[in-house]
Amino acid sequence: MNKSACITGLIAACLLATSLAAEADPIYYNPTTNHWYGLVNAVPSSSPAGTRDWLTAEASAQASGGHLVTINDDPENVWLFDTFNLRVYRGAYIGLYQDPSPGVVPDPKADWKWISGELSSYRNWNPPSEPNDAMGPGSEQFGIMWLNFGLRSGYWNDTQSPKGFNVDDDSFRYGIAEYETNPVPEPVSIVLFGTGLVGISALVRKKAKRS
Ligand SMILES: [Ca+2]
Ligand SMILES: [Ca+2]
Repeated sequence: MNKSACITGLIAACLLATSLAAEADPIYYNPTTNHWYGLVNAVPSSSPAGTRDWLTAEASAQASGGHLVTINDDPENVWLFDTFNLRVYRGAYIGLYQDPSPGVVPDPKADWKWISGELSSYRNWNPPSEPNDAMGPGSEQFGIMWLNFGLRSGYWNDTQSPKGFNVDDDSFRYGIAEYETNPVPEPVSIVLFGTGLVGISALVRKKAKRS
C-alpha cells in the first residue's frame, strides 16, 4: 500500500468511528486567506478518556468539508495564534504529518507533508531542536502548534498520536481545521428573516408609490 493510500485508509476508518454531529465550536473567517477555521475534536469516541488522536482530528475536519490546517506563511501562523491562543491550553494538531506506516522511520527533520495536499514549505518549528522524535526514532510523526505554552507559543512541535493527555487540561484535545468555504450552513431562520425583510421593503416601496 502506498503512503497516501495508507493515510487515506486510516482516516476513512476514523471517519466511520467519528460522530458526524455538527461541530458546535465557532468558525472564524480570515480575510487574508479567504478561508474559514475552527477547532475540531481529536478525541476518538472509542478510546479511553484522555486520549487524543491526529487521525480523529483530521476525520473531524473532513466531516465538515475541510482538513487540518495548512499553514502557508507567517501571517497565517500569526492569525491562527491570535485567534486560538486564549481558547486552547498548550496546543492543537495541525495538518503536518510523516508516513505513519508500521516499520517506517522517517528522518525527523524531513519528509513532512500537509494532509490537504498543498506543497507549502513554510515551517515554524520550535527552536532549536524541533522536530526531534523526542520519544525515539519514528516516535513523533504528527504536528501540533503550541498556542498557550509560554515562550513556545506560536511555534510547532512534532508529537505522538495517539497520545494521552491530562483530562484536567481539557483544552488540549483539538485540532485546527481549515475550510475553503464556510462549513456552517446559513441558519434557516436567518434565510427566512432575510426573505421577510425583502418582502417588507417591497411593500414599503409600493405604499410609497401610492402616496
Ligand atoms: Ca492555509
Ligand atoms: Ca517533538
